[in-house]
Amino acid sequence: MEIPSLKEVYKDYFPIGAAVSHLNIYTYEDLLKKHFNSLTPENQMKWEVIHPKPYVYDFGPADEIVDFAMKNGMKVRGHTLVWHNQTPGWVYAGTKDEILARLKEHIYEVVGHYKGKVYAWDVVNEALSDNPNEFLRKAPWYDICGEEVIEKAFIWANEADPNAKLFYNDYNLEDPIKREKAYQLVKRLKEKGIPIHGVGIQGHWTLAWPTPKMLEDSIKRFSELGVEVQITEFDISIYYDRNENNNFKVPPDDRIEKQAQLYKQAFEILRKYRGVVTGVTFWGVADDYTWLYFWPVRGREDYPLLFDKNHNPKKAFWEIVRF
Ligand code: 9MR
Repeated sequence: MEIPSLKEVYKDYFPIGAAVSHLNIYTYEDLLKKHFNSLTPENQMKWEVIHPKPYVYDFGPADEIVDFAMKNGMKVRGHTLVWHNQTPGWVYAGTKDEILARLKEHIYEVVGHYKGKVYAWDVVNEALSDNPNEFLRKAPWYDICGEEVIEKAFIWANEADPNAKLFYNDYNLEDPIKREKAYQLVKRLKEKGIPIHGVGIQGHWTLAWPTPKMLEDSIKRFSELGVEVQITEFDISIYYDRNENNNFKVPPDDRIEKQAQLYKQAFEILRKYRGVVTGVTFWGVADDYTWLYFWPVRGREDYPLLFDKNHNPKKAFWEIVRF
């Protein structure tokens, strides 16, 4: 059977993206060229990689990804400028003003380097707390600088590349409480005239959570703010619980089927909100490599993507290309 190109099937809806490393642009070259028209560096633009020491920038690995994308007519999403993970300790040394000055330099350097090539940035990643009684997460950025660091990051990213689309990105934004927090955060930013253009719903799902209906409710809610929505890190684990005590060496048929149905329902919603939904990126390409091999259970197999370990389309692939 002829395998359709995913990006072609979705060309009137939104770009189809994948998170990649500078190594797997080669191991996945054929799949990427056929099915994807957007790339996100999975780790290569994070602070500890791109700016490991004061005033020392290493653009090498991220440049490889961006060059590959440019050569193949793909978009690039930049990920990410402000995050509590993968940021070296020296970044938080000194006073609030010193920290903010350091962040400004970082944003000008990194966003400036990719000006005109990276079309959208995850400016701030995962700032919201998972604790219902707490707004921003407990982390040095927010403990020291408060919400100001978020405002400034968007302002500086906009100054460094006025044409880039700027996103607030977070996980579990399908959850009603966290959804409302993100809504309030973005609403405040918009009211203050801060340049923010979209909300990134990461989309790390299990078979049990969230429901497609929750995704739809979040897309609707964020669209009330007049911002775009993208799914920035989509994958659906074949476990029902993150800590499920199984390790499937072969994925059970019923789980692959359940996963396919979830992808199908999610994409029905994403197509319905075309125009508001301006991009869908998977957090990987095929099941032979996924961050879920390392988290939360190190060494546990998982099968969260559209292509199997042999790079063949799975049931989920067929469910989202036939509509
Ligand atoms: O997939 C990334 C993995 O390779 C890294 O080890 C990890 C480090 O924290 O980050 C992973 O990507 C995360 C992304 O940057 C932000 N959202 C959650 C992703 C999965 O943890």
